Amino acid sequence: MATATETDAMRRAIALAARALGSTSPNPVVGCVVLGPRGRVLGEGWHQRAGGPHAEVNALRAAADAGHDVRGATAVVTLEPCNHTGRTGPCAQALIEAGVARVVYAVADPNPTATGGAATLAAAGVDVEGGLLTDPAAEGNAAWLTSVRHARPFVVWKYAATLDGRSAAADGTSRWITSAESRADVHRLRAEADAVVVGSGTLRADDPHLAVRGGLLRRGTVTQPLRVVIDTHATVKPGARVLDDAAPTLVAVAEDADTRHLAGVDTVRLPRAEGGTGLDIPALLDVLHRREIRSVLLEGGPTLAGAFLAAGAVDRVIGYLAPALLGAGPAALGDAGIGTITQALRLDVTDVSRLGPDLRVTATPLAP
Ligand code: AOF
Ligand code: ZN
Repeated sequence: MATATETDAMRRAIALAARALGSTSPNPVVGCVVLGPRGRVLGEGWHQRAGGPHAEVNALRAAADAGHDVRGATAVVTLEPCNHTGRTGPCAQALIEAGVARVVYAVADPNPTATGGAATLAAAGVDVEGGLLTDPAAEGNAAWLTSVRHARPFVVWKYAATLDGRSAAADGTSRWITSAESRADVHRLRAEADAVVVGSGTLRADDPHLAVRGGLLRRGTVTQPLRVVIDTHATVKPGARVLDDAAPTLVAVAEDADTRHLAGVDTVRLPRAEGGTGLDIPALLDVLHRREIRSVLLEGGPTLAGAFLAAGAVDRVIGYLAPALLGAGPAALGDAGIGTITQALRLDVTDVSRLGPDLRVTATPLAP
């Protein structure tokens, strides 16, 4: 059984891991705390970027730098230590060599290449315990775990609406429905995502730029998300802001679309959705997965959001609700293939926060 000190250390390790959200893709976020006698923290570390040292190695190094002896210590880590030599050496071995006596981890590593660290540690006589605070740790690594387990990116659908669920007024105007605080929060979501997806309708209406403001990009890492435009008929204009060189852009079009005006633009041809007018969403997610995109922020508009929901391809919903009413105008969500109340997509609300005058509601679709 994990001690209260170890549980506190795991909470800390989860928070450390979260510091690198948006910087480690395609790798997981991982945090580690090394505890000495009487629960004293000897070292802390987290994984900062793909290809860089793993959390455990950073924590052991921090302990050594501080002059601590880690022999007999306990390592508390959010992910089962790896067992493989990849871009760096196996952490299980590093922990054994450092003389760590006990390892407590939250989530078993589902990556077939890296798995087996717990068994290696146990075989070397280290006391190993898994399963401490698994749920919050897995929540923090939702994008990476979804990718490894389901071979597709984790999709967050974000929308902004008035309290009566409208995303624009009757005349189509929609600028600044929500507050500056909400808009800043959306920039943070973008900075954490590997890709941002919009439909051609949003492009025509808003000519959005979709790049992340410089200040939000983490030091030393390239975290501009890939801008993905779902553009069945290849209607995007060469001068659209989304095609500038502030960030990479991928335009997804139908197999028969005329793309002659898009020379030099990264395009991908996708089959059409079965029975629908748009593109096949699972095929899109497959293309993104092959490009090592772990997380997608779906920014709209309503038609595209409906298509993603109908395809069962939304893992998290974040609604920014402004305390305003419009009464008429387009809804935040278009047709999602739901015809009657018993088919309503029910959600589990995981967080409600206030952002300036607005409400931010975060929810997860319940399994049907
Ligand atoms: C990380 N950071 O702190 C831990 C990881 O690409 P590599 O060779 O560095 O290996 C990545 C795999 O290692 C990753 O998919 C996961 O299974 C395991 N653990 N990875 O990036 C870490 N502890
Ligand atoms: Zn490792």
